[in-house]
Amino acid sequence: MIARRRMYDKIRGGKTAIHMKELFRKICVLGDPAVGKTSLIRRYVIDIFDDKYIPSVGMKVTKKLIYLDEGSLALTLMIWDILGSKTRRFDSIYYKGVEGALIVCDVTREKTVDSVSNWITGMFEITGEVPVVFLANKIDLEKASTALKQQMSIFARSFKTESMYTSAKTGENVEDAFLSLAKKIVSKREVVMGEKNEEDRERTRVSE
Ligand code: G3D
Ligand code: MG
Repeated sequence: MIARRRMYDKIRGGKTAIHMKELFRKICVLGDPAVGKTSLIRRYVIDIFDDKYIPSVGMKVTKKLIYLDEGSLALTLMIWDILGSKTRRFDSIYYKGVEGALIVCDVTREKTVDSVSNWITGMFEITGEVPVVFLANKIDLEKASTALKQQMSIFARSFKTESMYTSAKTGENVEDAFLSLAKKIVSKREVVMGEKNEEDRERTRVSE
């Protein structure tokens, strides 16, 4: 299975066939209002080729295509953002099908760090345990305090993941944060081999 996902060349009649796996994954960005969720997404998604506003529930979905496994895996991240304040009523719509999340707090506002566990608990109730990465955003404004650093490493240890310090303003660590989450989602999928997602497709490109 893993080998099948790797890029390989077949020499057949002078043509090279490259098998490329395509995956689509829904992720979300969580955190208190004004921590920088929308700004992080905007910073990351340079090429917005499709974005869709769902006015009735105040959500925006943005796509980002990335290549992993030395180019053999084309992963489209469907990044869900909540516009305005989230209410519990939207939880099931928003979280349904989510396979990973960035959990964001703001280095300048301690209160936003305290809410991190609530965001995770609320999401896991619907999604089950999915990969997460913790972000302390707005690092351009203020150095992370020792207390914040300790808290971030506790989060990371508890969920066997990473915590990162980002700035949507300067772009610091933004790409790495999304990439790190993407890799965790993909490697989790390899662990549960045999579980076939309907949206997964395999395509063959043939080049001379
Ligand atoms: P949200 O989507 O989590 O609610 P937004 O947050 O992305 O709307 O950002 C809230 C405010 O924080 C915005 O300022 C935005 O410009 C600012 N912001 C977001 N990320 C950063 C960052 O990394 N550094 C700095 N300095 N500011 C950031 P306004 O003034 O528009 O409300
Ligand atoms: Mg927002």
